[in-house]
Amino acid sequence: MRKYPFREIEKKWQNYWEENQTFRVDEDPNVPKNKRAYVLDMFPYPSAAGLHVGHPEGYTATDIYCRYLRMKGYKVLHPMGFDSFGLPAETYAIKTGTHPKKTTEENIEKFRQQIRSLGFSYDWNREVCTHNPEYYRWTQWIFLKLWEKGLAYMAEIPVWYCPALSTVLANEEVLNTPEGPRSERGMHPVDRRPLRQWILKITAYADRLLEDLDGLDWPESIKTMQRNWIGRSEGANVRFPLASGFGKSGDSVEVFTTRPDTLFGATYLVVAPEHRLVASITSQAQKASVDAYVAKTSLKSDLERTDLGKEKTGAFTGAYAVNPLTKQEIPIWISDYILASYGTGAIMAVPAHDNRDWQFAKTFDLAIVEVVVPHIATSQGKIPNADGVGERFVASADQTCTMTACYTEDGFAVNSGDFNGLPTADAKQKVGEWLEKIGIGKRTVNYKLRDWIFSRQRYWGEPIPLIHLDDGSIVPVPYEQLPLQLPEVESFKPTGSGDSPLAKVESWLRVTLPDGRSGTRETNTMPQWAGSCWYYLRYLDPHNTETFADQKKIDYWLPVDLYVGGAEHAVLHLLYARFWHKVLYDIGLVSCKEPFQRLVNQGMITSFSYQRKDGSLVPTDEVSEQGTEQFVEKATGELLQRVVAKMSKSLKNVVNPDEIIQEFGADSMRLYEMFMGPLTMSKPWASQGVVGIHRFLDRVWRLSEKTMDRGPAPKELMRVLHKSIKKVDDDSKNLDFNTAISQMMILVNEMYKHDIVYLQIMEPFLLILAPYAPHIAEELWQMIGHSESLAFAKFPDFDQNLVLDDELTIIVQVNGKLRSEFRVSRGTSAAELEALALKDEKIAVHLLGKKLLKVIAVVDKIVNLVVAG
Ligand code: ANZ
Repeated sequence: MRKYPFREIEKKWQNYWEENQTFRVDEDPNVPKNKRAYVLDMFPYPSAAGLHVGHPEGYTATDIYCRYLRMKGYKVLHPMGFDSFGLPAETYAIKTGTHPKKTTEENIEKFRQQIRSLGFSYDWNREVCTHNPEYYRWTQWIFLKLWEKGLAYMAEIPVWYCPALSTVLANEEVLNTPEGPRSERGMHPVDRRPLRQWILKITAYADRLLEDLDGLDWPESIKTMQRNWIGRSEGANVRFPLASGFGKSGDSVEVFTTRPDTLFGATYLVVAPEHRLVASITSQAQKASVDAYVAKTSLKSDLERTDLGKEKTGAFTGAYAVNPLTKQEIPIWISDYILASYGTGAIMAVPAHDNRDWQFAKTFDLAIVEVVVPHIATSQGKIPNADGVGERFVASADQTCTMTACYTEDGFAVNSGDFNGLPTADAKQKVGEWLEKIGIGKRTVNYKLRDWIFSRQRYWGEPIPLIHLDDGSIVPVPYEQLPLQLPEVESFKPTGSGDSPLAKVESWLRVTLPDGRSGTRETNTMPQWAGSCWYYLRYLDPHNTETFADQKKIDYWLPVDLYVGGAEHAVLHLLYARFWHKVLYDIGLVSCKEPFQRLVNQGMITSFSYQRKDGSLVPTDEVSEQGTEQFVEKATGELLQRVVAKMSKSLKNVVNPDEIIQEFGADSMRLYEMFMGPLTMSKPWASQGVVGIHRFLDRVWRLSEKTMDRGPAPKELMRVLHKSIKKVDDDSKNLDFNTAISQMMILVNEMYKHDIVYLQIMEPFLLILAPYAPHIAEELWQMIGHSESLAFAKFPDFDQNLVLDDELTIIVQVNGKLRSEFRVSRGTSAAELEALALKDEKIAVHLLGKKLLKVIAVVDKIVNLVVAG
């Protein structure tokens, strides 16, 4: 008996598909729109480490789906490429002098080989690499379109700068340490300093990015994350005049609030440390502490500043403003929990009803006035009763606050003069109207979404194709001169002044236009996100030299029918790509509003790790298994608990896909990753599981050694087959791959109950197995006499009669209550069901001494008895 020769057959079929260009796809006009599918994977960044087990998870899922769709008669576009500009290659270049292009292309080749070795059915003719000049020519082209539309502008923006390394750092290169922010490389102190940046006006699309989410078939969690990221808030801007004697006369502090209804409870103002008024209103006595506070906050990121759990800090400016409703003078503070870049950079603090303000007021002993209550008075008449329900609750007349916790929910206004008793929504509306009427406020909408900082002071990215003329104006590099190629440089280190290494390439830098004007090229490059904003469009027409993609091809395929990738791209990539797509839509270059109609996030593949009693984790190679599920630390003998943890190098629990493929084969790897659990769930890798799957495929292989019979298969086996066809069909369509695999295991077990293999079973079985384990399926398909690949064979139909069970359960109800049930053959007549029900002993009890009024029997379902008395 020959062992399952997976290495041989996998190589053979991979070569076959490649040589025959089996998965090359074109735009056949005869295929109707509803029979075309564009299935997209998030393309990988080709890191030096190669594929990790998370990549094949999503890629296997889409591959099964594509292979299934082809067998269901669809024309399927399934491309792959590489997101190949990026920081690691550049960091490596700075360290070793190796050109990032060289490293990147070596890594890409490694990735390609690894991906091929999994037998994925990509159309490799469509591969794109974002660092390829023929690709980034069009990234630059789209940038110029954005620039022409006024959606790209320059501004000074604070960025992380490391004096010791003389370079600007990306956010991910900065670590938060107890000593303050440090460079990841070398742990040097870093500071924030303003540098000239290119910025894309994504905020101009905020409303559309929000609205169009509704029509997308995406996980609700991702839509919510995008909504929160865009963060649309309706509220009002309100001006608080400075109290007399502070600042210039007539000056005021403008705040943004989503709760104008709480204005009576605003007991102090807080402005961001960077607020323009801070310098002019701070009193002499407070100056030293305010200056020190401002200096300290400049080092913090917005995320740290707004961390809810963080202790509140701040400083009093010494100045006061007037609450326009209560007319009371209230103090003005500065604090880092107010962000300069949101709203107006200043707030009215309502400690009774905002958690952050509550914490702040408690820390600095500031007044708290309750202006919203959950229920309203019914008896004493002081506060009108809005809804007629609720218990007595009135804030004390002298406004001494008795609250023990902040109340942030909606309710009814109290201590709010004319607005008393109004439910929150009405109070918001009325106070808003009143503010507008007397001219001290205006209803406004704010967004959390910020414009997108779109430049990096780096080498390994797309050069921004603009020229700064000596007269101060900016002109684009003419379209016909694109791509503006990255020049060769001697060193990849950024310049000491924070400019990109391109600033040192004199010959490239200076340009003279045909009309004699001269200038300097923009030296910033685009961020890594740029290339991935539109790669799904280039796949449609990757070799086009006239345009980024032919309109007809765009119309043929778009939108993407299924996009699969990790949830870590919930906001940035998916929002940026949607933004670019909408801009292209506005220019008339794409005809659908959204690029990715359906999105699925694969769950994370985790691993097991081993935990000591104190909670610390022990690297896997320092653990031995004694007996089943008993784990001890080798060095100490301590009994350890097995826990699920992220894969990490230090825990030595990283699974290498190459090793798995080498030992068990690509089909085993594919099947195992899908069998681990539902696609969207996070699940731990268990090497035992791969062994089990491999054994299953070995059993499939050995079916070929049995005698083949061309005669009719026994009915029971046919039943299992047809049930399996139906289940695998449904499950493949719904991406429920794990349960499809279970069903195929059941079928194989049934097949083993017979000494011979029936071709009538084997053929359709191989077809339903093919999307999952394509190599073994192709090989066996050939062995049973087919000369063509099964990649486009028709997915088998199931026979409805064979899918249904012969026997089923009939339930019996008496006056609507379930009282009994019994098994009958399918199709038993209503009269027979009625007779059976009446004979049933459990039912007889309920009929005793009663009058039977009516019997309703429904074939294959139920008998209903209605009795009286
Ligand atoms: C008074 C108030 C009373 C507020 C209350 C809330 C509850 P979202 O929903 O996130 O837009 N705020 C305004 N500008 C801010 C800034 N630059 N930095 C930090 N906080 C700021 O939140 C808007 C609310 O956050 C605003 O409404 C303001 O506090 C605060 F019972 O004003 B509110």
